[in-house]
Amino acid sequence: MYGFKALIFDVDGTVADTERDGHRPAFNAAFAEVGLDWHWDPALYGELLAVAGGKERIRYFMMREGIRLDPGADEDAFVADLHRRKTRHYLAMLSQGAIPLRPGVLRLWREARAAGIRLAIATTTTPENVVALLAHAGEPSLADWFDVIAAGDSVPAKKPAPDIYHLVLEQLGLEASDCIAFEDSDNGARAALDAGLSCLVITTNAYTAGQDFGAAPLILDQLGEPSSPPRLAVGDLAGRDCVDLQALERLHHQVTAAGGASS
Ligand code: XBP
Ligand code: MG
Repeated sequence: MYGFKALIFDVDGTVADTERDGHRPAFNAAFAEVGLDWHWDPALYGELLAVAGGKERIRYFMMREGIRLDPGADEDAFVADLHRRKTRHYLAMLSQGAIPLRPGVLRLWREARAAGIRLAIATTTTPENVVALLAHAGEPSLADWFDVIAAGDSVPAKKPAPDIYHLVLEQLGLEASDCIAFEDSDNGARAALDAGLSCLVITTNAYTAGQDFGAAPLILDQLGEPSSPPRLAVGDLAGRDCVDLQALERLHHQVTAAGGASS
């Protein structure tokens, strides 16, 4: 029996390393498709990741570069069309199995499922991207393992706003204190913490290592496997060699005892 009832996962950068080699080339393919000479190299994309949401990121880039459409042009339609094309390219990459899950993710999901711990997703990316990523992860009907998949435009404000986590908690019918959240970025950490999810695990990646994750009690470079333990930046694994349910039980107990987990 565990003190927590559900695990809530961010997707991009947490469940899979999708940004540099997934979303970014998909954006560039969309730009080329419509004859734009825009190109987002890995370094520039790292800067643009300060803004969550693909459509929002395109607007942010246009603002930064002082790019204006012809007077009378419908910018919403322009951005929406570019983003639809980008999503199509991204889905094509996923269907070729181009983006595997990060180490330890599927193991932890299997452990949770076997223990009756509920699973949920809180992501900024487009819903069909989540379903496609799970569909090509090598585990049949993986998307059915999740009680809630909340994504994209299903909330008015994107991370770092806490809206997507509030929506997940509401749909799970649980308190924040019953849950553990998993994120990779400063925007995501703020969204989870501002939703009261103090029991927060950060798995950093090349784009987010060194960001400010606030009061997140456990920060590592991956969830790890018994054969390849994670590198810890903050917190400990209670003697476990990877992030498993026992390590999470200890973490949740510590956070609850410290009065961190709030309803
Ligand atoms: C990260 C995001 C997403 C992706 C791109 O999402 O900010 O916008 O970068 O996906 P997460 P879309 O919350 O999972 O870390 O183009 O579909 O928005
Ligand atoms: Mg993320």
